[in-house]
Amino acid sequence: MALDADTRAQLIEQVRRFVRETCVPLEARIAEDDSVPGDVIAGMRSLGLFGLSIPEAYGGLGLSMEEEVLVAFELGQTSPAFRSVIGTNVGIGSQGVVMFGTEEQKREWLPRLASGEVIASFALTEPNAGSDAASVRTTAIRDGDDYVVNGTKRFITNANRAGMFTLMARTDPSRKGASGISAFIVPATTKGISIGKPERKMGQQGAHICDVIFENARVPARLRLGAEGEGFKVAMRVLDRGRLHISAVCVGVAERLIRECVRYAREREQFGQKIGEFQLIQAMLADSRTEAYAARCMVLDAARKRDAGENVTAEAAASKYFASEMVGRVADRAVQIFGGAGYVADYGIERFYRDVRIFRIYEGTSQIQQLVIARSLLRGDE
Ligand code: COS
Repeated sequence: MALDADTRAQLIEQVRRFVRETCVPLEARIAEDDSVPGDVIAGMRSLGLFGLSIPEAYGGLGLSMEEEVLVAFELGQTSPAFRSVIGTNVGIGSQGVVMFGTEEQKREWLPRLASGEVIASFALTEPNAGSDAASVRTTAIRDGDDYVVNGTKRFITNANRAGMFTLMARTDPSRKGASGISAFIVPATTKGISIGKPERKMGQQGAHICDVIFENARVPARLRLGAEGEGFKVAMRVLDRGRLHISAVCVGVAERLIRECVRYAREREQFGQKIGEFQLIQAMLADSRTEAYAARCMVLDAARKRDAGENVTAEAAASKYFASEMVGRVADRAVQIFGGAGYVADYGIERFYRDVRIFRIYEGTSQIQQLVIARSLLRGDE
C-alpha cells in the first residue's frame, strides 16, 4: 500500500537523518569491530526499518516497492553493513512468507520479523549450488508430520543472528533440478541446526555470513512454504524483488561517493588550483553522476512496474546488473580522484571500494543477470 505524500517524505527524511547522524560517524568503528552496535540496531527498530516491506496488517510499514526503493537510496548512503542488519528481514528472508505464506504462517512470523524481534535468513546457496541454484543437495524428506532436513548451506547472510530460515531443500531426490525443491520456514531453535563461524571477508565488515548445517533437523510439514516442488519458484520470486532492493542500495552508495568526490575536488589543490578545476577530474565526476542517475531511473521504473502488477524479472535483473557494475566504476573513480588518500584507510574511500565488490556477486552474479535478461528477450517476453 502506498503512503500519502507527507508520510512518505517524513519517513525518507527520518531515514536520511538516521543515516547521516547515527551511521556515518560510526562507519570506521563498525569496520574495525566487525559488528553493528546494539543501540544502532535499536534505532533501526524504532524507525520500523525491519518491517519496511511487511504488510501493515502484520505490523510492518507495508511500503510499495517504489517507496522501499526510495528508502534504500537513503540507506545506501553509508556503509552497506548497516543495511545488512535489516536487509534479510526486508528482503530475501521474509518475502517468501509475505508472498507464499498461509495466513497462519504469516500471523506466526511476520509481526516478529517486522519488529526486528526475529531475524530472518535466506538459505538457498550451498557449497555446490551457487549460480546453479537449482542444483541444491540439501534434502527434506517427509516423515509423518515432519520433514527431516540434512545438508549444508553456505554464505548465509545474518545466519548467526537468525531466528528463522527460509530454506530451500530437495523434497524429491529422484528429481534433479528445480522441480524437486520445496521451501520451508525453519525456526533457528530447531534441534539439529548448527551455525558456522562468520567468514572473514574482503569488505562489509559488520555484516556476517556463515554456513548453516542441518543434521536430521525435523521441520513440521505445516511450515512448508507453498506446494511441494514449488520451492525454486519461491526462491526466484523472492530474488526478483531482492535484486531491485540491492540495485537501490548501489545507487545510494554511488551518490554518497559522488558527494565525497565533489567535496574533495573542491578542497584539494594541486598545480596551484583546486583539482575540481581540471577537466580530467570533471570528466570522472560527470561519468559517475550520469551513470548513477541512469541507475536511479532504471530502479524506480522497475519498482513502479512491479507495483503495477507487472512481472519484472528481466527489469530487476537489468537494474541489478547495471547498478552493481555502475557502483563498482564509481568507487574505482573515487579512489582515483582521491589519489593516494583514496588508497589509505583513514579516508574511508578504499573501504567503500571493497564493500561494493560483493554487489556484483550476491543475489545473482552479473553473468546470471545477463543470462536472465537474454533468456527473457529470446522467449519474447516483451
Ligand atoms: N520467477 C518465477 N519462476 C521462475 C523464475 C522467476 N524469476 N525464474 C525461473 N523460474 C521457474 C521457471 O519458469 C522454471 O519453471 P518451469 O520448469 O515450471 O518452467 C523453473 O523456475 C526453473 O527455471 P530455469 O529452467 O530457468 O532454471 P535454471 O536452473 O536454468 O536457473 C537461474 C535459472 C540461473 C536464473 C537461477 O538458477 C538463478 O537465479 N541463479 C542465481 C542464484 C542466485 O541469485 N543466488 C544468489 C544467492 S541467494 S542471496
